[in-house]
Amino acid sequence: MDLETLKVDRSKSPARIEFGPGFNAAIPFIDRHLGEGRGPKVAIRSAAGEVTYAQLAENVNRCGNALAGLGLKRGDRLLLIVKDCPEFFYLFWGAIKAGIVPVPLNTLLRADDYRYILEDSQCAALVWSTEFEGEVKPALAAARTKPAVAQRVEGISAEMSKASPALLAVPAAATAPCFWLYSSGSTGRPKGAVHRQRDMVVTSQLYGADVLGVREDDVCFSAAKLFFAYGLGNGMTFPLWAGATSVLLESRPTPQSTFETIERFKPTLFFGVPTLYAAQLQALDKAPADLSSVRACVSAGEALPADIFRRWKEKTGLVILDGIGSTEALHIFISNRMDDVCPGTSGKVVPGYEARIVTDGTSEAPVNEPGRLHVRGPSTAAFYWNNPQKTAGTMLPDDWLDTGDTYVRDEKGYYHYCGRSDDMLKVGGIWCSPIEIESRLVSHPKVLEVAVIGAPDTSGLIKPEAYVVLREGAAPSEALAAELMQHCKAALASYKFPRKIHFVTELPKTATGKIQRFRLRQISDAPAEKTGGPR
Ligand code: 3UK
Repeated sequence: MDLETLKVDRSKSPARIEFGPGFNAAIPFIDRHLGEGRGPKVAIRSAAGEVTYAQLAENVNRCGNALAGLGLKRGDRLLLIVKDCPEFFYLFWGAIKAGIVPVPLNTLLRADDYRYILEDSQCAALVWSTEFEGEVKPALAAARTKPAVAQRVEGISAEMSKASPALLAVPAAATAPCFWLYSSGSTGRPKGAVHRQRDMVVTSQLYGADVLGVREDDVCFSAAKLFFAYGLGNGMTFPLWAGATSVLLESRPTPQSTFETIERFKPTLFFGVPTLYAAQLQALDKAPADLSSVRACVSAGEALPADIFRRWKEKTGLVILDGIGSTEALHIFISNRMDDVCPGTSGKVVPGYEARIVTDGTSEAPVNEPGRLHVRGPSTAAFYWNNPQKTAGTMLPDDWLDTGDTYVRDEKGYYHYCGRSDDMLKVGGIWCSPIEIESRLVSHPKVLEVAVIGAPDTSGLIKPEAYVVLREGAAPSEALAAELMQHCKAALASYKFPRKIHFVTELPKTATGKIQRFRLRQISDAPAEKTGGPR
């Protein structure tokens, strides 16, 4: 297979991309650079050292061969619970080149989430970074179906050193399955969105190259991790598409660790989520940071409040481009641009995608009227694995994707986020189901009933709060509130705990007994003295 399987005409807007038969995504992202003389150029830079494009291509081959040597076959799933490190690249691309389907997972999940995904994906292999072993081991022990291969990253590295450095890409097709990403739902468990070979090419060109203008001399640093579709694009596919350099931070992104990384590796593009920008702004009040290498910042995952945009611009001189993307669309499809920013909005449709705001079914809402946002474009996932019902609810006829978001489009074409159509929350840019937190809280012996909603913090960012009815004999106290938060932290991903506990005597319910979270949201929005508020 050769490069003739892909043609990109950049003179058109949107760029015209043509895929030939046999297309395998590893060719343009990895192998192409050798033919273009980029072998000695640094592809990945991190505290652990540098990886050139030539080393990257060789390690991808070794890894693909090592995985095949362990018995993985075409179409087999390889689950990755791997931190942001060069091995993530080797595993992800080595799998794709060998026809194996990589499935990067959120590394913040807990054992029971992993157990579920092990069973749901029917994966043949699981590879993890040692840091996450505390959750991985119990998940493997509890899973009813176990992968044939379960190894630490170090185990695969050992296999790689014995494997051949040459590998021919397995012929695939533009629309053949390539990788999966799991996304959470409000009810029920995470669903695996099946992405095709062409999808990363599409996002890298339509958004990465054409909207952000990622060029060969750029250095991309994504505080959002590679397991997140947002980070996968920012920190891996966009720089690889442009022949640029990616900067990786292994550890948790904090204001301190991200500023240190920026000062040391001098990225030109920085990708964060609103919660991080808010925390960085606070840190900048105490100590300055040198961000002079950065030409643009990007935000996604949840809406960026206009106030954070304004304060960041004031403090750093830099514009933050907010854009909305999703796991199912793979990356950003409505965005602000350097020459066209409207703070407090998600911007305009990215050329190559179409958006519509519908009221009932498919009738389009008039300008300035809210409706449900649908998106259509060549990077949307084919379906959810093993879940025809959820697929039918989200992947609509004629290739439209229902985002589940309520949006308004104004007369100038800017899209304004108005909230979710379900009860799901975005906390630090990551999905958080109120129902999951509620189920955990009611498992506490002193809790009778509970409802969790999202409420804005002082930066205007949404955080979960719980309204709790206690069992008879239990009394509200600050100590009990702290105990309930701890109860959540003990079993749920670290960001899924209520930041406030409101003890109440009853919850608002419908005649049929369904908890009305929207009424709690109204109470929480209103000034306390007006409503008297729940106790
Ligand atoms: C919400 C936003 C307002 C919105 C993502 C960029 O977030 C990503 O993917 P997820 O599947 O969540 C998708 C949902 O998150 N959202 C995301 N960005 C914004 N809401 N303003 C925004 N700028 O509810 C959307 O439906 O976790 C973001 C790139 C790739 C991604 N996967």
